[in-house]
This record gives sequence, structure tokens and C-alpha cells, in this order.
Amino acid sequence: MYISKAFIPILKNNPSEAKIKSHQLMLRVGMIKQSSAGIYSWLPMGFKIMKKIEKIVREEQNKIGAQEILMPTIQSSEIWKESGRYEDYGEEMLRIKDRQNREMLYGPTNEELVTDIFRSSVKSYKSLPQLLYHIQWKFRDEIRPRFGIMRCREFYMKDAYSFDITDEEALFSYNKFFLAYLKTFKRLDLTAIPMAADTGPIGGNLSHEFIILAETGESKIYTDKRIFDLDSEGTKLDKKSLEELRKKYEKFYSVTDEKFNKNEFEKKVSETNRLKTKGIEVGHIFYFGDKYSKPMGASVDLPEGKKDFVKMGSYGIGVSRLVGAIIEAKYDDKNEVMKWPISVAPYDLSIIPMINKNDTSVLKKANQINLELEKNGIETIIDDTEENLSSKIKKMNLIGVPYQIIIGKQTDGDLLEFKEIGKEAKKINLSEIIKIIKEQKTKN
Ligand code: P5A
Repeated sequence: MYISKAFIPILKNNPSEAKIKSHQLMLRVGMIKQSSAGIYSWLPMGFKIMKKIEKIVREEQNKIGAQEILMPTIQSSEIWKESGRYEDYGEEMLRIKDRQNREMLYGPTNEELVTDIFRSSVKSYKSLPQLLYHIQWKFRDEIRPRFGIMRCREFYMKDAYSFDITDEEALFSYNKFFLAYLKTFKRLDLTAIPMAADTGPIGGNLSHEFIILAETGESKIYTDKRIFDLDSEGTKLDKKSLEELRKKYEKFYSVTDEKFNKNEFEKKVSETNRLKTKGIEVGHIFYFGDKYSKPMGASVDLPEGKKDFVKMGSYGIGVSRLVGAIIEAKYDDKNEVMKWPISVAPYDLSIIPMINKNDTSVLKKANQINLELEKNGIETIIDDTEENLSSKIKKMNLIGVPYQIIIGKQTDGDLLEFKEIGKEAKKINLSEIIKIIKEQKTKN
């Protein structure tokens, strides 16, 4: 893709209305455009990145046996009246009337709708467990939408729902998502820590928020630093391994402020390991038993012939919020350098030819290199403008493509100037470059 043809409307300066770096960068590079308060259009760069995040989220859901569905954004109020949440949800719910005067709403979450789908089709314990998910826009009429797509009104969420017959089986499902979340965030090159959390309007008594550290985050957290050394490496998908994984994390005190207890914190965590800081909630999982299945009558036949209400959990990831969260974690705003993890980068590599009006040879060379890279599945963007090198580099530093090849008139033979963004350049040949990038891509 030539940069002259790409729809990347870069601004010269940081927009003054943006208070945090992710919001600044997203507007500056033209990843999003606000259409009204808390509602955004996604432009090619932002959309590309979000779609790559979505793909990773989807792959990790599929790996634990969750099945993808797609529920609508608009729901009927009936099912929310059945569960008892229609009144409770309050002003955050966008309520709509259709031409027949029927009460509809733009879904803020889907516990009711998925329970309705489940109860109409699943009748026996033999079909359990069921893990269903979808990736769909949500609307919450936030009182103060802020920080761009971090806390907005319309946002893109992956929400999954589990159905089981016993508490024990339901916790097995819960733990599968616990693992899937750790793996998903790791593939996005984020360290997201599971923290015991409140359940708010979703309900239940077991819940973890997955939080990445960021000064600009809205969640206050209290944690034991040692939790950052843990990972899910080697965890298998059986009951015992998953339980051990969760226990391994729960051994270290780690909570959001609603769950904070000063005495407990000071008793369980030595002074040197205490960390009180802020973070961004990128995922949230809940176990709430029969909170929805009971009032909505979602039951199945049990082996002994009796019936019981299914035990449910729900599991959310803020797919659109993750775009901002990765920026908060990776953008060096002092030097104005962004580096997207290769797993979600809008392009793998940028080609920066030093182009002179009357000489097309450098651009020709860039095109040849590009052809070779494309053959190897490496996606590139070519800066075909006639700007000088330093402004081209500055622009690419904002766009955040992780690797660069710089081609000058002097470039001859096989050696190319290759650079990982923000680092020193080195001279290597194209096949080595291809090898490095392919390796990085397959690691993920
Ligand atoms: C779990 C899935 C739920 O809604 N029901 C279905 C449960 N959980 S949640 O914590 O309320 O939301 C899940 C994730 O969605 C993101 N998120 C937001 N992103 C941007 N703007 C918002 N206003 C917003 N609200 C929630 C968060 O990442 C959250 O963890």
C-alpha cells in the first residue's frame, strides 16, 4: 500500500481535547473519528488493528471449545423484564420504541438474550457444557464518556456465556475462560493481571477483572508484585490443571479498590512487594449460578430424571478498548514513538525510499522489495511521498509499523538498511529481513 493512497489522515499536532496518550495518538493518526459524544467511526488504521485483535480473541475462544454465534444489537425489553434487570439497569440502558410502540433497547450486554436462546433449544444435561460467545457492538449510555474509545458509549465486546449443571462443572468452565484470557492478552503482548473484583449489575459472587497497569487507567488496584512473574505456560485444559492455575494466581493478593481491605493487604503482602497503582480493565469474568436461568426458566433434565436450572457465567473482553490499552502500554509519548506488537500491527513493515522528483529508480527498487515481501506474506506500507527522511521517519514513528527498510540512492547490492522502530539501523540482506519478520509472526 502506498502511503499517498492510504486513508491515514495524520494531524500535525496532538489534538487538545485528548487527555491521555491513546486518545491523542488515535486522533493524531486518524484511527478513529468521533461522530457524537462517546460514539466513533473506525478509520482504516484503527479498524485494521481492532480486527487483528478480534481474530486473536476469537482463536483463543475457539481453543477452549466455545462456539461463535451472533446475536443482534437491538433487543426486546420482554426478556429483561423476565430477569428483573429492565428497571435495575437504569439510565445506562438506551431504550428505544419501534413503530408499533414496542419497547426495545440497544444491548449493553447479553445474559438475557443468550439465556432465551439456550432455553428454547437445550433440554438435557447431555448437551452440557455449552460455551457460546459472540463479538458484537454494545451500547451503554455512560454518564461521562471519556478518553476516546476507552470509556465510550458504543463499543465492541467479546462476550461469552457458559451453561453447566453443577457448581463444580460451572467453575471448570469459568477456569477455561480464565486461561483463555491469560493467553489472549499474552498474544497481544500485554501483561494483564486477574484481580478479584465486584460484580456490579451483572451479578454473582465470583469475579475477576483482567487489568493492565497504566497510570491513566480508571481502576485502582492493590497487588503483590510477585504476581507479575506468573504465567499460564504449560497449563492443560483439564479440571485439575486449570484449578491449579487459578490457585497459583489467587495465592497473591490482588484486588480492585471495591474489594480492598487494608489489614488483609498489609498482612498478606510484605512492604517490599506491595503495589498500589492504577490500571485498565480489559476483561471481566463472572460466575452467577442461576441468577438468570431461574427467573427465565432455563432448566435441563438431570440424569436422575429431575430438572434443574442451569448454572451460568459470563465473560467479557473489551475488544475496542484493547486498541487504546495497547497504546497506553506501548506508546512512548515523550519521543512520539509507537510500536504495535507484530500480532496486531496495521502493517508488518514500512518501506521508506528517499524519493527525488526526477529519479524513479529508488521507488522502483522499493516496489521490487515490496513484491518479494508480499510473496512471503509480509504486509507493507510504502512511503511514496517526496518528503525528507526525518519527516518520513517521524510519521512512521506515529503510525507504529514495527519494522522499517530505508532505501537511499546509495543503496546498492543486497545490503539494506533495516530497523526495528525506535532502535538502531543495521545493514542486512532481504532474505534475512524476511526470516526475522516471519519468525516474529509465527511466534504468535
Ligand atoms: C461479561 C460479558 C459484562 O458486560 N456481560 C457479558 C459481562 N462485563 S463488563 O465488565 O461490564 O464488560 C466487559 C468488558 O467490556 C469493556 N467495556 C467497555 N469498553 C469501552 N467502553 C465502555 N464504556 C465499556 N464498558 C465495558 C471492558 O473491557 C470490560 O472489561
